[in-house]
Amino acid sequence: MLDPTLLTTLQEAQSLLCISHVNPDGDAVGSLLGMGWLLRRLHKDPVLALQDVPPPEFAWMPGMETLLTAQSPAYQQAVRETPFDVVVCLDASSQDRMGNAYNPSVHGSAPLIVIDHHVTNTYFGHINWVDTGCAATCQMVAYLAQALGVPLEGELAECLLTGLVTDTLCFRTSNTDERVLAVATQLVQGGANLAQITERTINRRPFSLLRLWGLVLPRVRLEDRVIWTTVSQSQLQEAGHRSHDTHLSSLLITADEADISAVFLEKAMDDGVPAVECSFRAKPGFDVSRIALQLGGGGHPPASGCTVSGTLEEVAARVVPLLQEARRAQAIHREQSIRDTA
Ligand SMILES: [Mn+2]
Repeated sequence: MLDPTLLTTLQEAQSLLCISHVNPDGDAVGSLLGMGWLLRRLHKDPVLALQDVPPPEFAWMPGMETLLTAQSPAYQQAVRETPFDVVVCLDASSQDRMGNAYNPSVHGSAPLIVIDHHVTNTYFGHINWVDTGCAATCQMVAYLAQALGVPLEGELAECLLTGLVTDTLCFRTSNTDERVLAVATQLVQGGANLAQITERTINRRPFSLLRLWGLVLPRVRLEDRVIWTTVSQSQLQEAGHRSHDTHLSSLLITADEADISAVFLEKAMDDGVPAVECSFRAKPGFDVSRIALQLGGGGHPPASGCTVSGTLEEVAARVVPLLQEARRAQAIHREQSIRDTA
C-alpha cells in the first residue's frame, strides 16, 4: 500500500521540481524522466533537474530534451521564477546526492518527497518512501503510476524499463525477483522494447572504455578474495575516456576467486584537495554497503560506493584492508548460518 499522503501531495501539487542523483545512471535518468511522463499524464508540468549531464548511452531516451542541468540558464530561470510547492527526489540515498540541483536555502521550504530503494537511505525528506525490496527506483515509479491510475505505456514504460534493465544488469542481479519480472512484463506489454533497451545500454560501451580497461587491467590485484585496481586521471586521459563510469568493479567481481571488488578512481582536483571515488561490488551473500556507508557513501549490499579524500595510493592502502576484514567476518558469519540451518 502506498502512503496516501504521498499520493495526495503529488496530486495537489501545482508546480513540481524532480531531481535525481549526481553522476546519473540508467535508474536515475529513467526514474526522473519516467516521473516527468507520469506527472504530465496528471496534467502537470514538472521541472526535471540533474547536477550532471547523463552518459551518452541514455541520449535516446524519450524526454531527454526536457532534462535541465543545474548549471543551465533554463534551470536557473525556472528556480528564480517558480516557487515550487513540492520537490521529488528520485534514486538518491541522501540529500547531498542531489548535488547542486538541490539548494536547501531555495527549495527547503517546499515538502521534499524521497522515492528510493537504497538500503543506506537516510530518510532526509518530509515524506520518505524507501522500498529496499525494489530492484530499481523505476520499479517504484511503476507502482506509483498504477496507484495514480496512469497506464504503464509509451514513453513512461520505455523510461522505466531502462532503469530496471540497467540496475539489474538485465535481470541478472540477486534482487531480480518475480515482482521485478512482473513489472518488466507490464512495461513490455505497454510497448517498451526490451531488446532495444538492452542493446543500447548493457550491450554497448565506448571504445575509450575498452582502451581504459586495457590500461588498468594489467595492474589488477587479488588478495584475500578481494580484487581491486586503481584508475588515475592520466589513464583516463590516455584512454580518452571522459566519463567516470568505468564498469570496472562489475567486471572485476566476475573473477571466481573474489568475493568483493573495488575500483579506486582518482578525482579531477578542482579545489586542490586529492580525493578518490571508490566503487565496490560483492558476490551474493556479501555486503559492501556497510563499508561504503561507514566511509560516507552508500548503496546496496552487492553494489555501493563512496568518495574518500587522499591520493589513490593512500585511499587504496586504507580501504582494501577494511574490505578484506569485512569479507573475512562476513564469510565466517555466512558459514555459521549455513551450519545452523543445516
Ligand atoms: Mn537505483
